[in-house]
Amino acid sequence: MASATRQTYGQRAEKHTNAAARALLETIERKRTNLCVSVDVTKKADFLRIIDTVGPYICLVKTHVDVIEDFDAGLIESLKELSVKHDFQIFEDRKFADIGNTVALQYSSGVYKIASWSHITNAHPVPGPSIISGLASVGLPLQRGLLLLAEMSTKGSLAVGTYTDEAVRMARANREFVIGFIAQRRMDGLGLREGEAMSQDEDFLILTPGVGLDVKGDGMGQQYRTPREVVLQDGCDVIIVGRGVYGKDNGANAEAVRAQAERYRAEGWKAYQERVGISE
Ligand code: S5P
Repeated sequence: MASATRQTYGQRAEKHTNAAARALLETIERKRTNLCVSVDVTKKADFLRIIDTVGPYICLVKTHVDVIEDFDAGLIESLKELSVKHDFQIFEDRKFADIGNTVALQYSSGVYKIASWSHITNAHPVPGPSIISGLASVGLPLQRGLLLLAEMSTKGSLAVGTYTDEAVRMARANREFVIGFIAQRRMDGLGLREGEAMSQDEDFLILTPGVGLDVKGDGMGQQYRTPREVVLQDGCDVIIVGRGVYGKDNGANAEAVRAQAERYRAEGWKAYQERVGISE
């Protein structure tokens, strides 16, 4: 069987056993976009306007719901309506990092009740496997999926080497809930001990932030690479773009936001087509 990097998103969707991963892969194939837009703005109106504008061009919207100053339950209802209107999945970038009992509460309860609306969320592997079982106790019954942060895009990140290897190992032991990684490259073959082989049906999704076409960094440690470097060269599956799409003014100019979303969609898709060797 060809490695995941040579298969189409549609072929991978057919074989995936996790519902959230399957839904994401199917959305990517159906809409011909591997673009996830990260909407990191602090006002509800800006948040919803940007999502309505980029909706046709994305497979996934990534949120940091805790930065929204005028958050209310109606925001989640509007987000869910937009996800149906434009056919995209939702990823709350919560970066859980605590003991199992605490993350289960943070995921299910509090003001945001993340598990009730976010198809995908993510966690730092730093506490060890109990973070996965804690989150899975809430997320699996709801058919959610989890990404582990195996690497980060920032300068000087500590998520390298053995840490990354062990993150992959933890994911491999929990494949019914862990659907992939936040990482900068494909993780295939990492985390194997001597004599162990990668299972033929292993297919972790790689979602990659730190993507930008116009600048190389943001002066606060972020590092940007192009969709081509990320998808074609390093085998990642979804490009995550924030400020590169909505700009410096919270997406005030809807036409500029739309044009950037279309530009990143086209770049990401071209790199994927080249990777799998198709021209349609
Ligand atoms: O390693 C990482 C992991 C994440 S999830 N680097 C990141 O930048 N992110 C997130 O991606 C970050 O929290 C932000 O929401 C987004 C990148 O935004 P941009 O404006 O720099 O594209």
